[in-house]
Amino acid sequence: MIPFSAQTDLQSDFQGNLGFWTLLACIITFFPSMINGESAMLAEHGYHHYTNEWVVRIPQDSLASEISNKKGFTYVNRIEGFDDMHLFVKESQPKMQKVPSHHLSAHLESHEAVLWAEQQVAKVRQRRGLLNRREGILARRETDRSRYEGVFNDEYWKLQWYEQDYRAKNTKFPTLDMGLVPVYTELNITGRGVRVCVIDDGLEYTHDDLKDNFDPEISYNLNNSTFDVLPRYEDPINAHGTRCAGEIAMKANNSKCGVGIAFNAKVGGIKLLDGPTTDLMEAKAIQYALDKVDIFTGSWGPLDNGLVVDGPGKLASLALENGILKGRKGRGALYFFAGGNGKVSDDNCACDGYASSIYTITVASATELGKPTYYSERCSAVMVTTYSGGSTGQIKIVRPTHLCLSTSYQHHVK
Ligand SMILES: [Ca+2]
Ligand SMILES: [Ca+2]
Ligand SMILES: [Ca+2]
Repeated sequence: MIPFSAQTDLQSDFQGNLGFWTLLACIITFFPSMINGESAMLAEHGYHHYTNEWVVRIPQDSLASEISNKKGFTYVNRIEGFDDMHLFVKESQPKMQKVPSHHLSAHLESHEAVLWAEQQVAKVRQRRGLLNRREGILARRETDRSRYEGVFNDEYWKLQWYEQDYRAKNTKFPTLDMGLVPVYTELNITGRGVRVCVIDDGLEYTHDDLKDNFDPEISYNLNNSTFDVLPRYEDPINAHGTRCAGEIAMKANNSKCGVGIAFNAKVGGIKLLDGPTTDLMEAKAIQYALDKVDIFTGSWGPLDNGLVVDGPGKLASLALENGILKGRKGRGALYFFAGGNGKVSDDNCACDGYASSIYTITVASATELGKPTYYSERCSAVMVTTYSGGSTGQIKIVRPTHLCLSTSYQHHVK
């Protein structure tokens, strides 16, 4: 499904740590995928197209603008967060085209002061949403109760089994919650003072259960270059970022919806996935407001179809390195990435460079029985496992827009 022209580029982008044989196996499985219709469908939406923007690495800052003019490009700016990266535009080229302009990259690289030049390509990034093919249930039994039921008054708190295991009386199930209530009530650790940035498809900051914890200073819309990160619900898939933000920071004790895991944390959103991304956009997301954000989280990555080897490009890889070196006043920002939901397609998170990066904490998922979910991918990069929706007849987890549909979401979806 990756066109030949993009394939070399994506492989050379890939900065993950793969074993040779895994890499070879994944490359081999590339080829059957290219004969299906997915490639054509993605191309139709602008994915895999080449832009007229080049990222150019020039250590001698003062030469950048001059080189750009000399080579027939327009100089845009030095890329924020990097000392030696510059953005050039080739005005005479279409903004999107199907074939790469290798000759222009070579033309730039022929200058002795240029370390490398890379044309930006529109990439496919898939959200790690709950799969619909096996629908879970909301509660085991209405009569099941936990001893922590009265801790919060939120309408769906009593369904949050992964925080307070109300199923314990049902001997079929092990007690498997995250043990968080004593952390809240006895240690008073609730996320207060922590700023979490959700890199996704937007954040519905007007949502009743999120508006008080929304942090505009760590929010930006890279799809439209504005500060408004409201999701575009004309496409309902764009509820994903809000769901992720809700799991983290739904407000507690407001009688509404559920309770976030870190319900006093502040949460911001980087809108990145409402369309194709580029390496430059991903790099901007990964180190946005790096002096303010403690934790970045990304529940997305390359397609989970078991046919793709892909990961952060040159600039995004450097951004991750910047983040872990410079974030949190030198202690390093924390990056969490989902391990991926492609187990049903024999996908492996070793082929996902965001998950397999040494700079990210990679998360897999387990069912209410403490077993791996049928979709959660396995690889040596997985460092953490937490609960998620399981299979048919197993319990889901609580998120806004799942149970707590906002008016704006309903307006578009119903
Ligand atoms: Ca609430
Ligand atoms: Ca995957
Ligand atoms: Ca990792």
